[in-house]
Amino acid sequence: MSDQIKINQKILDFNTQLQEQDSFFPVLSVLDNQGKIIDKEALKRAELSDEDLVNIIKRMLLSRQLDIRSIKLAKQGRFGFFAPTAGQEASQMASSYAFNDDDWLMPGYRDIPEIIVKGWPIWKAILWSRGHVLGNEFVTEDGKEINAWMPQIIIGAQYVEAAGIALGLKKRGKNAVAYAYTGDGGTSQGDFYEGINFAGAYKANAVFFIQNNGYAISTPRSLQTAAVHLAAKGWAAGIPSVVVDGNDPIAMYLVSKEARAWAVSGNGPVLIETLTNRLEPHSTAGDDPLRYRKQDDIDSWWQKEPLIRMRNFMTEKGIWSLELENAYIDEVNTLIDEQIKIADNVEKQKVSNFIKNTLEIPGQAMNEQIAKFESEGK
Ligand SMILES: Cc1ncc(C[n+]2csc(CCOP(=O)(O)OP(=O)(O)O)c2C)c(N)n1
Ligand SMILES: [Mg+2]
Repeated sequence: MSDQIKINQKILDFNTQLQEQDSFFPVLSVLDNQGKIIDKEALKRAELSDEDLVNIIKRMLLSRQLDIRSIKLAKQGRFGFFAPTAGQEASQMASSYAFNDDDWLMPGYRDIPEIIVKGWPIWKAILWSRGHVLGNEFVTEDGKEINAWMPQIIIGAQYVEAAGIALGLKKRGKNAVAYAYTGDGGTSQGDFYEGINFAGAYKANAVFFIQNNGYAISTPRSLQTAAVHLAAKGWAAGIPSVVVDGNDPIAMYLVSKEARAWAVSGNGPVLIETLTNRLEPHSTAGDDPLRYRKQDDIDSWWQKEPLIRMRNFMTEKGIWSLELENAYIDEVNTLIDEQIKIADNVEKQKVSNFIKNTLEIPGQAMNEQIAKFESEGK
């Protein structure tokens, strides 16, 4: 009897199992912290023209300026909610460059720049931050619908919606995908698992991003989960899962392009964990990062931020300079000034309008509230 039973000792060696989990996920990177090429083959595979590179750095700079100006406006009480993006420009702007207008963007609250580069006017984003109903219209300046949903505040909820849209795109034979962003904290939500699991089972056209920026408000990545890599969660859903240097714009673009090509061909979703860092407070609502992390740590991540790499890489290549960068920054700031004026001139939202816009058919209590506020001219 005992001769017939063979136990693979490794199965019961839990220590080895834990040690091996780490080695399954090599990190994709193309540029080092200073922008030097460390993987020529990968760079070639990205097939980025000089024009593409200029477009990507411009999108990253647009995002950085929006971040700087939004924080200033918030301090002046002229902005609503804002979740800073500095440090995540490669993770957000180089990744989204791999998608096109037909693809559906499913953003979280920190993903405002990805919607803007899809054509959402900045003044609408400002109104969204202020809770104004017109900020929930996802249309271009000339009224064209944008394939993006509202930035999701409920952590991870956009993953479920993305799975549904991705399956719809597949069933209709569309040459498009749904691409969704959440954070490291988002991967602990049920919605995250439900979304990737469903999309995996139905081989839906989805690309899922986890922006691992080190923190979920004050909860460090180390306390979020014991999983060594967040990408490992994709294995439970049976989908290809990768880890990428999220501060490397070329690696971010390459992995996103390949993931999109895979998903749009009917193979099912891909999960991408981007290793990045949030360089600023969680939001403009009063978070103080120094209560849960050290200044040294923040400073060290500023040395690794994505704009340094992209600027150095492109300057070395002879297609970028500080003069070009400063001229573009001026252009962006003029645009932002104009957009702030437009947002400020939009008629203020009345409380009664706010309630009217909440549900298509207001309930009895809401109707009473609407009547009360209207009678007070509010
Ligand atoms: C379902 C849900 N639970 C809790 C919150 C409160 N909350 C807002 S942001 C946040 C942290 C999210 O962290 P992460 O997913 O890492 O995204 P990041 O803010 O770092 O981009 C939490 C817990 C929420 N908005 N929704
Ligand atoms: Mg986070």
